[in-house]
Amino acid sequence: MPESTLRATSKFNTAELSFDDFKKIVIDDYRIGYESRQASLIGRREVLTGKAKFGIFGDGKEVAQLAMAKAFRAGDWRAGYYRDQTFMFATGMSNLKEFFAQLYANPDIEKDPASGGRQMNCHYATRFVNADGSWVNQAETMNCSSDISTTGGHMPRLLGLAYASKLYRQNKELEYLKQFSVGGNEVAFGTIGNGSTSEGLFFETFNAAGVLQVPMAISVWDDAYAISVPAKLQTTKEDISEILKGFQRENGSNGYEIFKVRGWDYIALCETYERAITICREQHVPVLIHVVEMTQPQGHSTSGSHERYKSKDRLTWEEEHDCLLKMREWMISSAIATETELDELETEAKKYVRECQREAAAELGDIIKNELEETARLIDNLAYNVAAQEELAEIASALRSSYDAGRKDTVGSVRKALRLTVHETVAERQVLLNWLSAETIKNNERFNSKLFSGTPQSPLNVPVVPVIYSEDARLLDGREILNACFDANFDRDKSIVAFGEDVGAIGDVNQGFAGLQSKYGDLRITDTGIRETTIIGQGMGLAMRGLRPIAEIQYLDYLIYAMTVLCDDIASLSYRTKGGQKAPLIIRTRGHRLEGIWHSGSPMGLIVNSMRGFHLCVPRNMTQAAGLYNTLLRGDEPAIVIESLNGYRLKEKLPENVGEFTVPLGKAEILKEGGDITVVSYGSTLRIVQEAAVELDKMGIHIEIIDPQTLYPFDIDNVCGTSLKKTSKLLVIDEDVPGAASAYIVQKIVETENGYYSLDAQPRTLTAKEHRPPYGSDGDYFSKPSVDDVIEAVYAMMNEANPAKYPAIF
Ligand SMILES: Cc1ncc(C[n+]2csc(CCOP(=O)(O)OP(=O)(O)O)c2C)c(N)n1
Ligand SMILES: [Mg+2]
Repeated sequence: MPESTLRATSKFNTAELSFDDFKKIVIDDYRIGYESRQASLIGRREVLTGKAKFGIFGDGKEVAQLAMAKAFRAGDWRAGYYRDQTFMFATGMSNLKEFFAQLYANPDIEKDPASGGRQMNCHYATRFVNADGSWVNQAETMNCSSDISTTGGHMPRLLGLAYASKLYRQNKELEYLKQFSVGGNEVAFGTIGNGSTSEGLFFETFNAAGVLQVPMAISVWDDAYAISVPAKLQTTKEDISEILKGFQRENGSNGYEIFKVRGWDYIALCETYERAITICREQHVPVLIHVVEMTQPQGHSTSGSHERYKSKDRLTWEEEHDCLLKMREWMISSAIATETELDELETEAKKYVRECQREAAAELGDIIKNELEETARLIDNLAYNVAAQEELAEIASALRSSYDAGRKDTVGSVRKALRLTVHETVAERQVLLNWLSAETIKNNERFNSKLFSGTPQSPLNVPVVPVIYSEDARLLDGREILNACFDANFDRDKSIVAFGEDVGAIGDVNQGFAGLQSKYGDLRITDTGIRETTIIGQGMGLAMRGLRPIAEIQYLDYLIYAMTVLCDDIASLSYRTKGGQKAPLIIRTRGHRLEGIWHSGSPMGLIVNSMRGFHLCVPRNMTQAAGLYNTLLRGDEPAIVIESLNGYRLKEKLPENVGEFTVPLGKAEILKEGGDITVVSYGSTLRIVQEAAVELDKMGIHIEIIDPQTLYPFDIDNVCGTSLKKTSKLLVIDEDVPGAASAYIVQKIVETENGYYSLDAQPRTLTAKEHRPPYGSDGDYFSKPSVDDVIEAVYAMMNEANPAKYPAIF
């Protein structure tokens, strides 16, 4: 079968479609569905016979996806889950070879463009970022945002993908961004399993899209199960479209159009998708298509068999209602094809899928085989001349005879051979060393690269523009500095938008955006509901579609309500697509000490530990924050900026170039020089440290204060490590719990920056207590590091070093 027949399924929308044309379309569809089914069957067998690690497939969901594909156009988007292979084949966004390449974890993006072998099978993505970091023309391509395995986790992103169309349609200033939209006429298609609609992310997304009225089309693939758990334990009334009926728009209200259709009824499915997507696309009304009576012919995944938990009756029902079987029966009864014709088609399809599978297996297998042989030969060569001859020969022979060897085996064998010959000096050992270092570079690229986009547009490459102050620079509240910075950037770049709770009309709770909605309009500075997860998802989708969103989380403490999207979806996006996708979202929030348990949080360890893939900016004041925003808004990687909650009303000088100067990422700054102890801190705590330093100076103790400014990247010029050469003592101070971000900072300085070699005292941390700070000033004093705490912590280190000069205070 030529590859071209797998491309986008033809539509039924020509008025004068002849019966022959109609037949041809239906038969083509059936072929795609049947091939997809074969891929599922073969894929499962490959896993069960040990040739691939894990398999989850889209069998039983084929026919609905053929119908959905007919409604999908260039410019449209998909955010879906692991059942969608038929849709991907039908639209041409993937094909059988790529399907198998991913099953075999082929790390070559030419073979598995979705993930370069990084994702489990049936995790789809199209590549919309070129190698140089530029965007492809998304208006001309069909677009698939990268899947994640966490069910429901993609829903917030779907909202953003749809919301972008609304902005592109309604904001005429965006017309210049032609490669991202055709006047906002795109639909964002989402798919989700019936069980996963139980997730809060689904409901939050659903409500937000109803409020926003965006072209979002959610299909629920309802097979009545979520692994072993039946619908009655998942969904009220066992019926998601039934319980969502209140969202139906009526009498001019906003809301949804809701459809319910059976997953084996080809004609009804085609009609439903045609109708639903037309409304969605033309009117920007979200739609729900609840596809019921779907099946799982092979059970949930390769992890187990569904005979364990489905009744005999259910299994029989599933067999009888298999969507391809039903489609076949209907095609025969409607004289679209004869039984013999379909038998032939099926035989041909089976052969073709098998060929694709074999080719995909060989493409990786042959390369690995050659690498195994090459490695074994190098080890043989070494064996001739060394004492460990026998062990080396065994390693080489094990390599040659291994059944499912991979690069872990070639590299592992060479590392072992090098250990066994550590005392040898023969030239053949050097050959192995050279091989290993060359392979390490290749394997880093294969398995470890692209946590960030790392392109010329990276914020790390944004030119440094120094801050300029006029002689009569005005002293303003910190919030006004930020306001001026945002104003300048909104004016400069029409693709920047900001949104969040209370961001629009009042310009955020601390007024950083004050007055900007009336100046730039409510499509650019926008209020949202209280829905942190989907605020971030909204930002992610916009960022993937060429806009420059600033998504605001009102307080840092509420970031926890958005962690799923931050950690699972955005942080891993560049990595899991091996640079094929990016979402340069900027998250703005405010935190550290203020008042009460939920308005004083500084959970920096949570962020550092779960959001690698983000830059993490912790400015000590609003001028530094402005410089960081100026950098980030000119770069293409995601970042979070945590402003100091208690800094908005402190006075700062207004820079002349407030919208232009940049604070580079990863550049630590020495705020005060001193020779006794290196004190590293950030954010609000720095002011406490600076105050303590004044008293310490009077006591004859001179600390060096360093502000890393960004925790990720951290101090790329080793400013902290260099300072330790002078002081030999390290104290890290922050407001997080003990062993959290402070432990990360110590690891960076002591290990990465080689600070260990300069230390002559134990590195210390001074942090907040393990509980959250109680309300009130006393609560703060007894929970967060105070000036007294800082002075005493520094003094204690001096006492330890020289008790005669610094006798114990207590
Ligand atoms: C957040 C999350 N929780 C649990 C899982 C484990 N899990 C994977 S698939 C699945 C069942 C999903 O059922 P459903 O949404 O009905 O989709 P189906 O597989 O039936 O198509 C579960 C519980 C997961 N991947 N992610
Ligand atoms: Mg299900």
